[in-house]
Amino acid sequence: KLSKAVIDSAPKVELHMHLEGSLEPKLLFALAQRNNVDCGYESLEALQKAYNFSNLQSFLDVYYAGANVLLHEQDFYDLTWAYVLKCHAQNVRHIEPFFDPQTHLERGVSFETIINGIDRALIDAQSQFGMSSMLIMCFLRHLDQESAFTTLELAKSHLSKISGVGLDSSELGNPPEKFSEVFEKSRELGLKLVAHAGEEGPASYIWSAINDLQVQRIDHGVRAIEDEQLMRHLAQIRMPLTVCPLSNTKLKVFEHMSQHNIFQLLDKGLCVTVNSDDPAYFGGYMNENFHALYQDLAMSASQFKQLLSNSVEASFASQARKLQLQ
Ligand code: ES4
Ligand code: ZN
Repeated sequence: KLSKAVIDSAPKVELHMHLEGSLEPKLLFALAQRNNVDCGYESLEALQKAYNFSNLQSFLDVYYAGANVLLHEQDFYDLTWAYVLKCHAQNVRHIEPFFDPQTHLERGVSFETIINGIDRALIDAQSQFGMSSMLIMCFLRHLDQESAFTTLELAKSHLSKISGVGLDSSELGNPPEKFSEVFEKSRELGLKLVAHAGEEGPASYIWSAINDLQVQRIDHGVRAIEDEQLMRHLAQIRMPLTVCPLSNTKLKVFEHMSQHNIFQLLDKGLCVTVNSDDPAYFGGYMNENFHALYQDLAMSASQFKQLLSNSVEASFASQARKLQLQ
């Protein structure tokens, strides 16, 4: 029988988490002080009061402001290491975190500074905890494809540290097809492909991510529910959806957790997974997301087991590693 204790102790995999979104207020303030950057907030309380979002854009404004305190390699290490410690405490054994290089390049931070800090923390995670990882570099979709190409060019000398590329930021008005060429180039470089689609955007954006970008996973994808044919297709090809329950309620994709459609999607045979998205901003990490499903949607033991096994199936880990994770 399922309980919070069973949820907490189960081995887990996380496939949709933005490192910049794991910046906890306490570390944000410490880095602001260390780097002499004005973080724009008087106190921890003032900061947390700003975490009152009405949609994706109102969140992104706060999220990009918070990232301003990240300047040096050690900052990116500390950010990533804090997330690794959380994962270790919650028995998360394999992670595929996102980072947004353009957010930092714009402020004069070099690609090397960003990637070396993150990579060193992921290496330490492997050696200290046996935690495996695959790092995913996201392109910001509110910027143009030219900027994405420049970013990909910078990444070329670090491909041993990067497993894949993704697409995030403001979805509405920035459909996947805007990035067809840079995804094609990424695929030629041997990178895995994922994209946010169907979070705030319509089901047609999910079709576009599949057909125009040839992604191997859809991030969010909850609006697939509006297109029966799409749902049948996603189920048939076992296209994974990396669903983020607490994110979706914080950003008002669903008014309340009791209205979330995750188990409808699972019942339709889709490869649905559970993830935290931006855990410092949305009220929790992996365990808290599962707790919410247990409390508000009466998640059963068999549903929980299916969600965990879907995450292993959907991961980019090697076949040998997947066997260890199952
Ligand atoms: C994001 Cl929830 C979400 N959606 C799109 N882009 C993002 N970047 C960070 N969190
Ligand atoms: Zn996301």
